[in-house]
Amino acid sequence: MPETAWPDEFAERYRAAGYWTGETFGELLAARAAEHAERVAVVDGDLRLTYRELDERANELAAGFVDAGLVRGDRVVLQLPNIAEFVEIVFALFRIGALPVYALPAHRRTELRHIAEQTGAVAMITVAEHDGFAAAAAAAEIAAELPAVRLRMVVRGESGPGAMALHELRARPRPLPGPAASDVAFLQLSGGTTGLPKLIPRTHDDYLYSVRESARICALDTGTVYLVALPVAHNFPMSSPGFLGVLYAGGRIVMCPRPDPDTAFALIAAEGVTITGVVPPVAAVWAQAAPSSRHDLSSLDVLQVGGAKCSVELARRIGPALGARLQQVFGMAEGLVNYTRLDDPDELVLHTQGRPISAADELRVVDPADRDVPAGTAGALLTRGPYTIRGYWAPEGEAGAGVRAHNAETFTVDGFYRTGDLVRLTPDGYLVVSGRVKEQINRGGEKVAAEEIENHLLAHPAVLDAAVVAMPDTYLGERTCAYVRPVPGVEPPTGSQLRAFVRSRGVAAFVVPDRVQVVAEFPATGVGKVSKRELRAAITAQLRASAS
Ligand code: OOB
Repeated sequence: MPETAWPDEFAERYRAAGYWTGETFGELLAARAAEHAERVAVVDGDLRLTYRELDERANELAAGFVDAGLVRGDRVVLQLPNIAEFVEIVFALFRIGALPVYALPAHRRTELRHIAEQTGAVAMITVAEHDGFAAAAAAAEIAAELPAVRLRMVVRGESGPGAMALHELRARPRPLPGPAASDVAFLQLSGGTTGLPKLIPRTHDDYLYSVRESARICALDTGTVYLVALPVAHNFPMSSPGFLGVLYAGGRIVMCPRPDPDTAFALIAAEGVTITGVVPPVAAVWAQAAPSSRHDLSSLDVLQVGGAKCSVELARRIGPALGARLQQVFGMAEGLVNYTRLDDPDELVLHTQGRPISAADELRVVDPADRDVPAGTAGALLTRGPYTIRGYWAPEGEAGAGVRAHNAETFTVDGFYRTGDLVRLTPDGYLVVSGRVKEQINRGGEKVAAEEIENHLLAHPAVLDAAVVAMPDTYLGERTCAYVRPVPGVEPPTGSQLRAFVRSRGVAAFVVPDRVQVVAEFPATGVGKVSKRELRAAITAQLRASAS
C-alpha cells in the first residue's frame, strides 16, 4: 500500500459504513448506460452524446489506449478545454486504470513540463491549440526533453509529427481488465503553497463517495441539466456535484467554452440549464448582466458559488438578479467539501460557506500550536475523513523525498490535512471562512503559491530577493503583488520588465504578478524574516490612498 493510503482501520470503517462501495467510475458509466441508454448525457455545441454513445466511445478509446501501449497505473497528462472528449477520455482511462493528471487550460509549458516530470507521465493528451496557446507543440517539446513521455495524442486540430489524432486511436471495444475501486483513479492538482503545484491522489472509492453524496445534497436527478462553466478539470465542476455528479444521477451536462454572460446565458436558455457552479467574480458579472439579458434564464434553479469567498453583498444579489437559489460551496481538491443546503434559511446561505458533506468528516479548528480554539472562535481548519487525502502523491524513491517532507508538514501525525484556511464554526456546525494561514493567493478561485512566483522572479539576474503577497481587488477579491529588491550596483529592472520576464518563462497568466514594487529593503519580523504582514498592509494602504 502506498504511504498515502488510509490506515486499514479507517478503510474498514468507511467500507462498513457504506461510504466506500467498491464501485469504479468505469463501472458506474456502464451501469448508467444500461439504465439511461437513449438519454442525452453530454452536449457540446452541435454534438449530443447519449449515455449509450458515451459508454461506447469510452470503450473504443479504452481499447485504443491499450493498443497504443498504455497500462494500468500509467500517468497521462490531460490538458483540454471544456469539450465532450474530456469526458470520454477520462472514462476510457478510468476503465483501464491509467491515471489522468488534470492540467488546467491556463497552464503553459513550464507548469505542463513540471506536471509531466513529477508524475513520470508516459503520455500527454491536448488539443492542437486553445486560447492562442500551441498546446500540441508544447507537448512535443516537453516529450523531446522527457524520455518517459512516449505518447502524444491530439484531440482536435492538426496533430503534428509524432502525435496521434484521437479519432485514429479508437479501436473495436473488447473486455479489458479494470482497476480496483481502492486504486488511485486520477491525480488532481493542488493550488499549492510551495514551489509548484502538488499532486492529489483520489481513489475511485473515496471520490465516488463524495460524488454520490454531492448529487444527493444538490438534489440531482434525470431532469438535471448542468452547465460546465468553470474549467472541467477543476474539482468543483468535476465533482461538487459537477459533471460526475450529474452522470451519476442520469442528468445532462452542457459544455460551456467560456463563462462570459453572453456564452453562458445563451446555453442556459437553449439547453434549459437547471444548475451550475461558478467562482465569485463570474457570479458578480452574471448578476450584473442578467437583469438586462435577452436570454431566458428561468430554468436556472441553483447557482453554486465557490472556490473563493463569496461576500455577503454578492450573496444577496444572486437570488434577485438571476432568479435562482444560491448555494455556497467551500471545497478543496484534497477532499473536504462543504455546502449550504438547498432548504437552508437565508441566514445560513448568505452568511456561511456551508457544512461538510459527511457525518464522518472530522473537523478541528486550532491555534498555531494545534490546540483546539474555544467554540465559535476563528482558527486554522484541520480535517480528515472518507474522501480527504492522507498525503500528496510522491514518486517512489529519492525523487519523492521533497513531497514526503512536505507531507510531514501538511498532514498531522494522526492524518489530518492542514487546509491552511482560517474558519469559525457556527453553533449548528456551519463554517465561515475568515482568512488564510497558507502562503497562497486566491485570484478569484485561481490559486497560486507565493513561492512559485517568487522563484520565477529570483531567476532574473538583477533580482536579489522577492516576496509575493495578496493585495485586495474588487473584481477578483485578491491579486498578486510582488515586492522585489534589486541586486545592488546594477540598473534596477522596472515592474513591467519583471512581469514580461516571468511571462517569457512560459507560465500560466495567473503566475505573472499583477503588480511589482521595486524596493530597497523588506520590512522584517522580530526574528528577521520578511514581514509579509507588513507588505500586505503597505500595499493595501497604498491602493486605498490612490483610490481616494
Ligand atoms: C476549490 O478547490 P481548490 O483546491 O482549487 O482550492 C481550495 C481552497 C480552499 O482551501 C480555500 O482556501 C479556497 O480554495 N476556497 C474557498 C471557498 N472555496 C474554496 N475560500 C472561501 N470560500 C469558499 N467558498 O476551490 C473547490 C473544490 C471543490 C468545490 C469547490 C471549490
